[in-house]
Amino acid sequence: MKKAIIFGVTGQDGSHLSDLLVKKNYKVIGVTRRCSTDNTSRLKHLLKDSRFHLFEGDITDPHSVLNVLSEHANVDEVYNLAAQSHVAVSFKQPALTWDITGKGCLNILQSMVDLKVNARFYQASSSEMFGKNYDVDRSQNKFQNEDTKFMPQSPYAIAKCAAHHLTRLFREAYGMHASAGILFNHEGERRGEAFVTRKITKWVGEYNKWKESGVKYIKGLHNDFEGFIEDPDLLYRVNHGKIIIFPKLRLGNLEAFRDWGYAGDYVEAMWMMLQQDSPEDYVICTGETYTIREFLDVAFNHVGVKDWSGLVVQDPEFYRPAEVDYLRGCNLKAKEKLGWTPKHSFAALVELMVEADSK
Ligand code: NAP
Ligand code: G4F
Repeated sequence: MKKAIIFGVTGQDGSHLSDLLVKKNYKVIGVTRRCSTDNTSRLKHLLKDSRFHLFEGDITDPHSVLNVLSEHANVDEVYNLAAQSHVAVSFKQPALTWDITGKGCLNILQSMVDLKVNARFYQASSSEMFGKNYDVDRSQNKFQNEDTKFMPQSPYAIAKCAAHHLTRLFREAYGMHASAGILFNHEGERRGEAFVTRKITKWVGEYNKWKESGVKYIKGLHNDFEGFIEDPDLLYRVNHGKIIIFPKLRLGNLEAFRDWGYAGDYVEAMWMMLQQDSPEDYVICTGETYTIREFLDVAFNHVGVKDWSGLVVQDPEFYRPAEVDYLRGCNLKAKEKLGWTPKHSFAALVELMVEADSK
């Protein structure tokens, strides 16, 4: 039975990766940080599985990293998915982001060397590292691949660049089987609610329930929902004579392009990287790019709303001090060397998320 340690097990990817590894009959040690509330909601279905174990530890604390690695020194694979992973938050909490997302990786790599842990290592690198930069192909398409230079645009991306280079350095300096997956945005029903896709589908799901609750709209106005918007920030309806308000969806920049895939597909690529004879870095993406506006179109269309302009407010609070305007990856290397391809289309991803949030 193979053994894997997952740092960041409670996150979106940590839970999908745990599912995958348990299905492959691994023993999984998931590292969770101490919280005053339960942070295992994405793992509930695994907590009683004898192959799945939790270990309390914090990636910023070298002692707890040493603890888990020395207790499980015979581990086969170590996945570092732990991060302060929200880009906007990284502008407000840059030092904390550095400690977790950058230095945390060093704590793991150095502990593995010090303890002579001979396991394969995966680092969760990010397309955010490309920031402002892209290359242009013969048909004038802009893209990023393994050779595109990094030009990070946030404290988060800079911390990820440091962790990425540490992974390369430890591979070269100590001969470690250490690989970094440069993953483009990946989403799904387990995505954190502060990321734009889930924020949208959660709102659309709630709106859909609200709209379909069979309650009459305000008397005197026609039955078209948009007719009832009287406050620029709120939607209204009447339930047994009581006015019920519903806040509009507040978002920031709708023009940025992202290459969005499904998280369940992407964790397979992480595992595949660690099964290769030699460690390398890989871009993982769909190769397609869409704006947030286009995401909104598909999400609202799925619940029968053709024009969402009256339902969404653009709020300066959600703009960032610096933006990444364009991400579109090229997954040729992953396709050729790993045999990996994404299984979900953009539309299928959005619809899956809206469906999950409408339940
Ligand atoms: P996520 O949902 O935000 O999960 C992050 C995980 O890190 C959580 O388990 C979190 O624990 C844990 N963590 C945070 N601080 C920690 C600390 N000090 N010590 C130990 N654990 C800590 O992120 P995700 O979407 O699953 O992404 C997984 C990794 O891939 C992250 O490194 C992210 O930066 C990177 N990445 C993500 C994407 C994407 O589109 N999803 C793309 C490229 C790269 P709590 O549950 O306690 O908060
Ligand atoms: O969903 P986002 O917050 O994801 P972002 O910034 O692309 O980062 C995610 O993907 C990275 C990979 O490229 C990961 F490394 C990282 O950990 C994270 O998972 O924002 C996407 C876009 C941005 O352009 C943002 O400005 O959506 C725009 N946006 C517009 N309104 C918003 C909002 N983003 C958020 N979070 N909230 C909004 O209200």
